[in-house]
Amino acid sequence: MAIGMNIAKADVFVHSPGRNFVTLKIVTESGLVGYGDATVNGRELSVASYLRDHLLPIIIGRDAQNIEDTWQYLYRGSYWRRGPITMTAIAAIDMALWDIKAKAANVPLYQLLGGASRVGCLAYGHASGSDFKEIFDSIRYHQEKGYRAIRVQAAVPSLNSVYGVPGIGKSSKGKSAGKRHDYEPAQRSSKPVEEEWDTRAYLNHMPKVFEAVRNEFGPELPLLHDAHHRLTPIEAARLGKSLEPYDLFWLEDLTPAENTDVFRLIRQHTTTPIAVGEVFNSIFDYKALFEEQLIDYVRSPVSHAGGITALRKIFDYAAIYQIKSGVHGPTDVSPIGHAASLHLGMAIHNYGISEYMQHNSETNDVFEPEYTFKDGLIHPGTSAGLGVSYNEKLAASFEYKPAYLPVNRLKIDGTVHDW
Ligand code: GCO
Ligand code: MG
Repeated sequence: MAIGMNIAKADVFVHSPGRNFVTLKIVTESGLVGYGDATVNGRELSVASYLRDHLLPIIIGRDAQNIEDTWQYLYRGSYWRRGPITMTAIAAIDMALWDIKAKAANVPLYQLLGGASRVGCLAYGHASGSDFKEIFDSIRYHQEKGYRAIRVQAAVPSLNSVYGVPGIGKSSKGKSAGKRHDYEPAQRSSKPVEEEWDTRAYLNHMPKVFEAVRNEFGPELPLLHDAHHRLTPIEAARLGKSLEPYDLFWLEDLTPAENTDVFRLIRQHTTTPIAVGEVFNSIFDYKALFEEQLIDYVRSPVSHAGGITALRKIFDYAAIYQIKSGVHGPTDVSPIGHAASLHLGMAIHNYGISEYMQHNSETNDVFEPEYTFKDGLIHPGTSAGLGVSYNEKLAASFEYKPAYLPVNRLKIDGTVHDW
């Protein structure tokens, strides 16, 4: 036992620099500080309570070096296992303990995970638009920012709002198209906003979008698309097949993935690569998908899958099937969670790509992330630990306000649909 490595103190902060975040700070007896991201978009207070009321009281006094034992103690010790709230709380503690361990060793965290396996982590950005011109401008904007892979989300004619496309309708007309929109899905409101959906209109429109994009940008640019859980298996198979001529890097969240058996049907019909898992929180969620080679990219971020300890195991399991990482990186993964995923991404061999939506200045002023983005690659930085901090005083000036993700309903009859 190294002197002073016991956990002396732990605090949870719920603030809103740029958007709502839940941040964990653990301090050892010797004064080493570790940070963890405990943000679940729209359910922040549940994770904060799970930490404050149940986990933090039982880790005080534990040796901060014993990361695997602490993980097992919190996972198995709770009796009630898995789920986004539980696994995000465990993830935050795990991240903070790895941050402490790397600071104690005075190395950037990836050095403890096997060192650098690449120059930097390939990233993709979020292009979107209400029409082809806006989409093209947004793609060019992201190329000018250095992105070498780009997600494309498009408005759907007849729908007044669609996931991933901010400000559709009258307000977007004439908006300086191509300007990066900070698409923040969680609306600050006392109740979720309701959006409408029409699968047929979407399925008929998306091939036209990617045909236009390929005609404008050529065959090489890696293009990604997020169907955001909205299709049935056969609809997902149809979309994958219809987009094959446009050679996507991946199609994400084609269908709700609680029943992973349905991916067999999708796989029978299309060779378009499939990414899934941003809403998963356990290695068990992936078992059938890996063993039957049903997906190509793992979307779980460190913050929602139980931490670095757990996600490393998922990636190593995936590597047996030549499945790669494709880590979730929207603005509701905080710079701490993002940095943790990047350190793991630097070290693993089966790295694929990272989502990098980019936080705004309010967020970055509070977390002061060290990671850098250049020539399409993100590097986590070389300072000891995760390379992030948390300016508590500045953060406290951004008060938490409840914000909810939208609820989706079918345009045709109002039935609740996956958002
Ligand atoms: C993505 C995700 C996000 C989610 C958001 C929910 O691919 O980045 O689908 O946009 O909707 O993380 O909080
Ligand atoms: Mg997604």
